[in-house]
Amino acid sequence: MAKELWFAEYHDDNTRLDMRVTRELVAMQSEFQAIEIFETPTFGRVLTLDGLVMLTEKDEFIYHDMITHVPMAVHPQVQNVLLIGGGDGGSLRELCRYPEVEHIDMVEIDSEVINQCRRFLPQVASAYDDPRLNLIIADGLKFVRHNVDKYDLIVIDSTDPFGPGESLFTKEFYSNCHRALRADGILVNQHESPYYPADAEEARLIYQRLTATFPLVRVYQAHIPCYPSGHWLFGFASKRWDPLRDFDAERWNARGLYTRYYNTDLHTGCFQLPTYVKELLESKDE
Ligand code: AG3
Repeated sequence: MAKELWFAEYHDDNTRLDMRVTRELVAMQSEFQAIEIFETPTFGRVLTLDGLVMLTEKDEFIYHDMITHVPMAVHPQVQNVLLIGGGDGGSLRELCRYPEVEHIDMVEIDSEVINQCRRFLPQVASAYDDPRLNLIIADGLKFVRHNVDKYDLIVIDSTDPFGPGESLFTKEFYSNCHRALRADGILVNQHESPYYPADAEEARLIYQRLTATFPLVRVYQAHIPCYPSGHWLFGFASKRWDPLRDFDAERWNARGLYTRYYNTDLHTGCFQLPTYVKELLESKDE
């Protein structure tokens, strides 16, 4: 009998998620990180970077819906977008569904992530030929330094706060994003998980840094089965638009966009956080 192959991601030192691997499609080391794509019976194809699950075919719609449609349903007219990271193409795919979006600068540090996802995850990396896309292979931290008053929306679709994505969680980066946004611009980011202590501490720090930079910050949540604890947070930071007060459900529903996770009831619900998460986010440094 052939040997069984399993992939494991440790969610803390004593807890891990194991997936049976039926086929290894990519296993390479890029200039920045280890990239793997493999097939599993339950989650379909899975992309990992440095051994951490970035997406699976089965549940990527949840993450990509939530990181794009929530801000798009709040801002009345998004024309110019900056997407940082997201080399798999999932966030780009969702943003490209909006006809009012005129231009997307996408800044991804690792061109190999794009190459491998275009080849092995074509349903995710499906919008790379959109004529509105300006793809820039560069470090997001450096790129935002040079842009002022330019974007309506910045989407930060990064890895966890270590390795190549680390600088995308710093105060310097957030304040440069603030400067790169127009007067009514919105920033959204992946905000880690509130559950296991190491992730929760990162989530707390992200919130602290965002609130130090933006006048309005709200955190929202989704259930993403393949990520540690399955409970994931997103940050919404804005100069003007409030994600609940300025959200127009009718306007969004009139677009007739089908989304398998996001809907306008969920939009209101996802900002209602459990008590322990509120306490975590509001707790200060000792
Ligand atoms: N961005 C990474 C989310 C963090 C996952 N963390 C983990 N598995 N430890 C996802 C990129 C999808 N476009």
